[in-house]
Amino acid sequence: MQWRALVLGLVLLRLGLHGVLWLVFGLGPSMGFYQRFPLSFGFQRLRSPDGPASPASGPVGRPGGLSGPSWLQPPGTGATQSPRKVPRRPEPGVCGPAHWGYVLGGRDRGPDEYEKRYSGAFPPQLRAQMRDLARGMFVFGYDNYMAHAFPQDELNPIHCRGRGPDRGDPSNLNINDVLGNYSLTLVDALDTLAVMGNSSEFQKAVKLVINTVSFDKDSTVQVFEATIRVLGSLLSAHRIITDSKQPFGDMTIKDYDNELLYMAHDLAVRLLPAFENTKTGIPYPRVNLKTGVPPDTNNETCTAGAGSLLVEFGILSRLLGDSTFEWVARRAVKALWNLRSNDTGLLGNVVNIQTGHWVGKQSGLGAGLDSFYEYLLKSYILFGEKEDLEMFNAAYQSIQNYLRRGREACNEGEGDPPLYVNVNMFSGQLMNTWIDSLQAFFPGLQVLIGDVEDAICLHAFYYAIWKRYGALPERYNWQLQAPDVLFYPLRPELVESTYLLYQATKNPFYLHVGMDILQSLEKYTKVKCGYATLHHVIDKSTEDRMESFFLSETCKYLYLLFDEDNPVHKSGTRYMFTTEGHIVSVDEHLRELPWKEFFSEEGGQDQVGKSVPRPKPHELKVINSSSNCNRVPDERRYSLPLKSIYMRQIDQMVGLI
Ligand code: DMJ
Repeated sequence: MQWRALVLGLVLLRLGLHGVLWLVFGLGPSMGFYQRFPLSFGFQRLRSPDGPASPASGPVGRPGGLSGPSWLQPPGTGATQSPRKVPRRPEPGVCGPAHWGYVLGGRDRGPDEYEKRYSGAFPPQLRAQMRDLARGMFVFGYDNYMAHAFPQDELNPIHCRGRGPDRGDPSNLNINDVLGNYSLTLVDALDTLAVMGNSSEFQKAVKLVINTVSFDKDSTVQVFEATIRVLGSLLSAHRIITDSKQPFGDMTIKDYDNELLYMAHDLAVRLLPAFENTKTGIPYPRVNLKTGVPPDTNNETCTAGAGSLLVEFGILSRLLGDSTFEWVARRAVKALWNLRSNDTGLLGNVVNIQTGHWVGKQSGLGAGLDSFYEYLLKSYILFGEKEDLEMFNAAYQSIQNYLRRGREACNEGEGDPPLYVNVNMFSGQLMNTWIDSLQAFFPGLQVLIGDVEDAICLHAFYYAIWKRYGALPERYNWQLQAPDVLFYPLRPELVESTYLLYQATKNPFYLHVGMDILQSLEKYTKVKCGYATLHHVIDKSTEDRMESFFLSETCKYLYLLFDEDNPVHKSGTRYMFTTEGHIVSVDEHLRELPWKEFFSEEGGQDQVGKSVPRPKPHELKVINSSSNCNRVPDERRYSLPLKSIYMRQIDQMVGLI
């Protein structure tokens, strides 16, 4: 009798736990109950804006009896596997909230479990408390960096020390690609100070950057990392300082003379050698800031690294009136684009910059490709060049055709919930059964194009993983239902998507997600002098590293999520985030080309749309106009002869095409 009571007790306990998970988080039990639902989340209980909610249910078997999750099946096998129709894309010239057509929680919805749990359930005091917690998180990390690490690049938060490039081991790319001996964390954090309205610290930090940071360093860094973390931050802070409206409070700097813009220019000039002597136009991945491309350098680059430079390089060009930077960045995008598969339209993740051969044939949304897609859309939003939107739309369609698996709609229909998998770029065949944590940015991008319903689904999948581990493992194997790579370096992608989904839907569910993220960061990653990388998401052991994106992105998005009245979102579509979370204002100035013609490989159009043939090499010239800023950079400030380096650069590039 006793053992029967024990078994009955255990069964009741399990059912009770199931019920609690379902009611509280919308998360069903994961393993065991639903074999084909690695993480069963309750989003099928949400109603589609156009129709009634599907009945709450567990996974439903697909007709045809295919076994295993439908993510394993190639696209087009069965009713739930046909490539999904992509929602109507924005017309050129229109992007933003106007396209955020789907809003959760329509007025006619009846109460359901989800609504009971979340709707209206986030009181203003709690929101203010969470905003202050996010601010406190930033302040703790920033103050400790300033106290123990500055002027070095990063903070080692466990031992309260600074960290710079690993000179002893040049092959330590994990460190050396990012740390250039240029006070990285301070530079990367500038606009977060402004977004949080801390004008005194912003002003102090800007002055410190101007007075102490130099790029004349014998550091070999990754072009991409230097661009998104440093160049992007300098440009963002420059725009904040010079903004006549000053929405964040007084962020002006007394006697500011465009120093940050000059510094951005200096850095970009030092990165330019990466674009020389490349047969394809795709840049070398690394450059030495003093000496250019190292002789023994690698000819292989990831697509995201080479093809996500256009936002920062384009802003710089347009502010300076110098087409060089945008020209090289755009040429790299187009070179990569032209190497996409004719059959699938997909790109791989690693390419040889001289031969144009794909070394990594994996196509996915995460590492190696993530920001490539992001910058096609964001370049269009910023600069209004139609070709960027066309490329983005075509890429998005290929992603839907080959990467997306699972049922067609997020909220209804049969089959597994949608997931984006990694496939071979030429065949579309599944390459592995993991997704990486970087991919969690994608729902945020989907929000920008109005594909909110799909964004909700993908975000929920990642949130379910977060709920299980209190962090996102770097790689999660959806077939084994377990992490493949266990560390979590304080990445922002999930909170970035959470913030953007909250802005699109205003559904308090996303505030609960943010609160969860905040609380687990506090619980598992806070150490003596900051926040530490999680070495192992299961045993929660830590590593002594706090990457600069923790302050520039993770804390910023968390703060913005809870700061209802922040000018970043109060001003409608005025701001956009770079891939490093730096805010840039979207305004007409950046859509004007300060130079007359814009050079594509075939030629281009002038500002009134008249065709302009591509000029001959000797006709190319650098144009320094002062239309968008008060002065052109003073050449004497730099050790490199600017004009001649441009000319050499352009001659070489043109000669290679
Ligand atoms: C950041 O440096 C940027 O978001 C980049 O695009 C990739 N991811 C890291 C943080 O995870």
